Amino acid sequence: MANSENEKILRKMADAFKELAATVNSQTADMEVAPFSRACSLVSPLFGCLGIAFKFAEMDYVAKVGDLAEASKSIATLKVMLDRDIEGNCVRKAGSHTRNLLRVKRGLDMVRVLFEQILATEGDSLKDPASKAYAQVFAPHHGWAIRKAVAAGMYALPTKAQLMKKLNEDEASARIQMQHYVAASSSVILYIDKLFLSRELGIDW
Ligand code: 1PW
Repeated sequence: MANSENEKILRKMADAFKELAATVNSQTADMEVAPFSRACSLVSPLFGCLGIAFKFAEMDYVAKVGDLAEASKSIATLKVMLDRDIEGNCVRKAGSHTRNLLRVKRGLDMVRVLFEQILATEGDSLKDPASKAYAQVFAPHHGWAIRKAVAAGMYALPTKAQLMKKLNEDEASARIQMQHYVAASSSVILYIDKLFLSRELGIDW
């Protein structure tokens, strides 16, 4: 259903990630937790537009972004956030900020691949784009039960036309915003990967 709440979701996402990417590309300042978590929260409504089957993905993502927003009240930058968890020996502990950041980063990456696939795919079905995005980003980290549930959810996705309607976009305007998000989120995702790898935390867990 199209409503004002969904107005310009794509534009808001794209603009927020363009700003984050500008910070990354300037290489003058470390990424701050507050603007990062705000930008991530703008992606949540998109999950809600992908149908009831992705309600669990949305809830998990929203909770983890909420944890990062809470962290931003006392921790300035993503670097400091990771370093504190390293000092506290709780990097991989369930619910740690660092672990939640890795999960949220995967959510951003899945949306990036989803958009890339939508941009490259003819036709009205989102099943192939969404399946490819999931297979590339999340499936390697999920057990059998979650993979099966997600595969079932792929049949309950809206069509591309239905998604456009929910997002209040026509196809041409949506393509432009998707392209902006793909480019900008790539820089942000690379930055986060580098944060993890430079501290030898790994990104495959
Ligand atoms: C946008 C295209 C549609 C595909 C959406 C697929 C999303 C799949 C995510 C489903 C995750 C919901 C179940 C929660 C899994 C958690 O166990 C897991 N979280 C994630 C994001 O992988 C690990 O969370 P944890 O243990 O660190 O709290």
